[in-house]
Amino acid sequence: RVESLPKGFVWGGATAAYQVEGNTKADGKGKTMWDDYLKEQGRFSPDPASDFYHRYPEDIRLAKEHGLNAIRVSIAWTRIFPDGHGEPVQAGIDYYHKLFKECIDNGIEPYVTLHHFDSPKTLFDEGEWLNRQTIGYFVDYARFCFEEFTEVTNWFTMNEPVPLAYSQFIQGNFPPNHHFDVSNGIQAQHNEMLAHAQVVNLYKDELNKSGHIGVIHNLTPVYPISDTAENRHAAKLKDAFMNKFVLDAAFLGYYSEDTMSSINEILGINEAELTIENGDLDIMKQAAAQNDHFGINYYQNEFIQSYEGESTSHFNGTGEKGTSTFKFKGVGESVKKAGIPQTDWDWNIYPKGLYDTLKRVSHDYENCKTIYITENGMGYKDQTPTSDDEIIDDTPRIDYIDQHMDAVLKAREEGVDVQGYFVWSLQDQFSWANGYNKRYGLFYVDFETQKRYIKKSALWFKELAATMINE
Ligand code: BGP
Repeated sequence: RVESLPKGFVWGGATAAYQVEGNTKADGKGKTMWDDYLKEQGRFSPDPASDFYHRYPEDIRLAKEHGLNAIRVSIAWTRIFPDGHGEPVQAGIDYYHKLFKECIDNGIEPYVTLHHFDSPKTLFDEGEWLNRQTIGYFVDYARFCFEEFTEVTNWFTMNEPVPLAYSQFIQGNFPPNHHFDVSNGIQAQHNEMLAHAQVVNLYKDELNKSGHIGVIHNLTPVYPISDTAENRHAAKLKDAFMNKFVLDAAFLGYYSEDTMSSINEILGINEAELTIENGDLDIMKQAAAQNDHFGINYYQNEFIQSYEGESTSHFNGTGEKGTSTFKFKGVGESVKKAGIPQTDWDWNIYPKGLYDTLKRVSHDYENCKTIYITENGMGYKDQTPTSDDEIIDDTPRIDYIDQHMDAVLKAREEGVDVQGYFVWSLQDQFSWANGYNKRYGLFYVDFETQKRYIKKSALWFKELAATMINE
């Protein structure tokens, strides 16, 4: 059990613009790839979300009062450039200056992501990351942000290239909802990593900035369900697709032979293709040694067994436990392991996976330096408060965070340079493919009234924060 925090530890809560801000039509904001899609789907609306656009002072105050010293936020590209490029919108610029000032004035360090799943609709319609023009526009947007928001010194380029591409093109639960479109699923990963590399090179070499920059990967360690040659091979293939491809891209600047042999095997079986253009790897190599920090989002591991049939899947986006299936042709089938608990959304609770991941990246990638856990947390159906000052009892979430923090601190003691932990999420927010019943926050949000309630996990957070200050 975690008893104290290391001195100077970054202890924060995470958010993403589209999941908290609401006000998606305010002040000249452009549409993202989600607006029309969610409307057509009719399941849930991104407005008002947690109304962070107006209520950020309250959320920052709560963060401060509960011992946090950092926050992860993202800039909505479409608040600055409604179409992804062109003339910047002053209201959007002003909003982020005010937000960053409020953070800094309250001793809450902002860690800012440039792209968190919210591509402009105009660029989405033209192919988004599959269209290389998007990369150019993204670099221009990044340049604008670096030059404008000089109060920010900790940057992340992209949030989770793999889950984005995977949800869009493999699992089919993000727009444009393709299922097992393996060519686009892998091509989008490469193009996003190329975009990341260009932005790192811009920040370090061209603008000579002294702040810190890096990428955020969601890492999902894959274990064979039992120790047979077939299952081990399935795990190796899935690991290449989920982790190794983008880790190589970020920290080697090329794809190792071992990685490519797995990727090519998956492409071959699925009659898919990946195009790496001349010059891509030069850009990526230049960036690989220049990442100042690395953000790891960790939620769960995967157990896999070999599978020879056609691809099929069911995504559990409702919290109906036990409904998800995932079978990937020529790669493997995701299976559950007896004795490993799961959330209502069928996500394994497996803290050892985080420990293994930390040891692995720091061992395998020399260029992977300072690490932050940029997301970790538990989706849970929190009880609805019945009185105004009720403290919401989210003990299972505390257990989850405690066990994962324990894994983080163990890896740290063994020499892995983890400098901080951001819980997903600061307050309850909108979940892309699950809506509003999958809550993660330290603070409960009544989405009707926007009233905030304290959860027990926030008090637990505060208690640990105090151990660091008194050390
Ligand atoms: C990560 C994303 C977040 C967040 C989180 C929880 O992949 O970076 O934006 O949503 O996962 O996922 P979900 O909301 O699907 O439960």
